[in-house]
Amino acid sequence: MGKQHDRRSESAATVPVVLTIAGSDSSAGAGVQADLKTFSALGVYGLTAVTCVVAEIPGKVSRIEPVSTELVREQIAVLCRSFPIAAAKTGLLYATEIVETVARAIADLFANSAKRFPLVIDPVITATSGDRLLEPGAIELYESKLFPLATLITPNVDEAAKLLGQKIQDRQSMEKAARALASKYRVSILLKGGHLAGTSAIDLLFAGGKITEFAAPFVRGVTTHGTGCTYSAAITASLASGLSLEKAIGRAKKFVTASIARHFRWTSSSGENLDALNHSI
Ligand code: PXL
Repeated sequence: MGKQHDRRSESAATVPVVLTIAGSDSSAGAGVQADLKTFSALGVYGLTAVTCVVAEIPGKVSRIEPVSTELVREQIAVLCRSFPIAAAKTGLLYATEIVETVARAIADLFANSAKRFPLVIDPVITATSGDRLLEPGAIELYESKLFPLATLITPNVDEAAKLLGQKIQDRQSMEKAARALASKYRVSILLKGGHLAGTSAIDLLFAGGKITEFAAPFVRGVTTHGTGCTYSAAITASLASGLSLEKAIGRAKKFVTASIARHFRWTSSSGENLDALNHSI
């Protein structure tokens, strides 16, 4: 009995705790649902602060409503007051006031250096389906308030193109863009090239003046709704487990690629494919 008790308290003390501040996806392929499945698969304990609720199925966003800024702030405050958070990520923040609220909550926390943790920011602007998810004016607040708090920012090429106001069409312009973003925001950048759709999905990390490439075979014919959420959640989990940035990204890239390759597929009532990433390992 005594032994069992010891073992239980040891695992509670050593499992890393991570926080996702993101939206709820009713179809559970993206958002906090994808994040929690990823956290469980990678052996960390996930907490959530929900920023908005999205009614959607893969490929079609139907309606989004924000959670009040007071409730967003309170979720973050109660969690950060009590739990030993080892790393956090932000996903869909949806509204300008929510970006501001989240940035202020984290900045207040980080003012106490003992409370700092790695922060991964996935600057979600549009869904894979092309539906806009972030209010247009919110991007400036990301740049002025949230990016300065980040350990890593993980834009895809479309988001990077919006942030830089320039097109990114190939590997060479990706490299230029990753450098430009890192020098603009003075933070490490993981630029995800999956949407460029060659034979491999190439991502570039620009950190500490050095470019590192992460490549995996491009999986065709799957609706990859939620890959960005899953990828940044897997990086966050891995940083919480003590991996370096490069190792964390390498592990996360493998996890996302595998979750696409072994996706689930159903047929919707209108006869279309309904695909979902498979986060179970
Ligand atoms: O994949 C982007 C994304 C992020 N967060 C939420 C979403 C989506 C896409 O649909 O619903 C909550």
